[in-house]
Amino acid sequence: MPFAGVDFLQLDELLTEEERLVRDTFRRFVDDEILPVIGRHFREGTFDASWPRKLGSLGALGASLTGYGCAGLGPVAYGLIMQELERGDSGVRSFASVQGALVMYPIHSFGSEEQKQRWLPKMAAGEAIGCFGLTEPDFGSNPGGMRTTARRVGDTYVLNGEKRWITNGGLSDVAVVWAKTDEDGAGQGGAKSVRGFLVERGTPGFSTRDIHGKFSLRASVTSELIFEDCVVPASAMLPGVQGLRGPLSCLNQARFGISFGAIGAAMACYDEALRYTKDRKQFSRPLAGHQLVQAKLVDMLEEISKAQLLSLHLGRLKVAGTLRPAQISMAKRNNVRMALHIARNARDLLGANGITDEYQAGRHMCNLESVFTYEGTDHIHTLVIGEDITGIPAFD
Ligand code: TGC
Ligand code: FAD
Repeated sequence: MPFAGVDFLQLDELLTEEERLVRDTFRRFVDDEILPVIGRHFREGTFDASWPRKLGSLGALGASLTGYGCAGLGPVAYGLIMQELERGDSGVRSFASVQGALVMYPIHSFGSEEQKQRWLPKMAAGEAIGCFGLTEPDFGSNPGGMRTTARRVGDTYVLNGEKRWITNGGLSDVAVVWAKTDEDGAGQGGAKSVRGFLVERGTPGFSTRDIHGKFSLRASVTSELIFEDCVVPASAMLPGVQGLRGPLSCLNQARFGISFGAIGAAMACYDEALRYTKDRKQFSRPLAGHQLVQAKLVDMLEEISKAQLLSLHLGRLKVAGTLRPAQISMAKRNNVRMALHIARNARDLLGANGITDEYQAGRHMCNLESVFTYEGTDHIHTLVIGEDITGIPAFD
């Protein structure tokens, strides 16, 4: 049955015709192309190789960027794409988030014209895949401590280090890698010396290793990136940004999209729980006729509705150019918490059936554990907002 949406507050009226059209296009795509196969991919731990080009042909990749084959959509339309993709699976949304917000965005914003021409059209079409290497085995929440280095030698940089938990890593044609440089005036080895590099698959000294045994995001590829005296030309550096501001600016884009994406996962769980509880009877009436069950369904709907308003408002602030990172932190923190809570409650309402992959809630619940952790953990976003309102940083 096609998904009808969750719109208790008639928020559709606040969307433009283009935003609704884009949303409905991806709604159909998820119903037709993702939901029929996602259970198998999740069970088998595989990413469907046809997804990148399909997403590219619909304009989902780098959707809010302009030129170079990108769709040039507004932030709300972009967010609604993320919402629908994550209604299918967080892994599919992750693929698109990383490709668009974490790889195409920095190339678009900080890259040379040559880098843009080389990568953006192919990435927009899904013909080339990218990944974003910030996290390291010993530095997750605190990327400023990273150990990966890029040493300048003549007209080259020599990269050494390791990145871990990298979405799309094993699939990628190009990795955006953040490393500390040793050049004079560049902060010499501190967080201010961080620069971004485009490292192409096949570069000697660069290898990837996929991470297996995940409970979560099983339909997404997560990898290690290893650099052992990996030599790249100086022209592989992103010239337009220096310091942690580079990767953190990309995260602003991706976290904004995740705030919408989490709503999609929550909507899928709520919709499934509503249908199931109306259908199944216990104690001579449908589950949905019991007061405690109704209370849970109402809580879900209320939280989804508030999250929809929050993300929509952020989208409008983004258009106005006044959106601040701490506001994005609030939306990522609230909406992912909300979605995880709803997934757990939906799983409960499905009873024993909820622990099988015949239903969606358990898969979303497991996926959302990763979403809670990546792109800044719940704690980190709490502390970003805490610093914003008190003026006192809780970090070093
Ligand atoms: P701090 O000293 O505060 O700042 C360092 C420099 O960065 C600037 N800055 C920002 N710029 C843009 N946007 C932001 N949100 C920014 N926050 C800070 C800041 O102005 C400063 O610039 P400058 O020019 O003065 O040097 O940085 P800190 O080291 O204290 O760290 C702050 C903290 C903890 C919030 C930050 O490190 C953080 O966000 N940590 C979490 C790490 C994280 O989110 N990693 C995500 C990895 S990617 C991923 O998970 C992909 S998942 C796949 C998918 O998306 O689906
Ligand atoms: P840690 O930083 O070790 O945190 C562990 C716990 O300690 C958390 O609860 C955290 O909130 C808490 N903690 C840490 N510091 C503080 C503090 N100051 N105050 C209070 N509590 C604190 N990274 C990339 O660069 N690119 C990717 O594409 C990518 N994809 C990912 C895909 C998946 C499936 C997953 C799971 C992760 C991915 N990541 C990626 C990594 C992700 O961004 C990190 O896992 C995340 O930033 C947290 O880092 P960590 O796992 O090292 O946890």
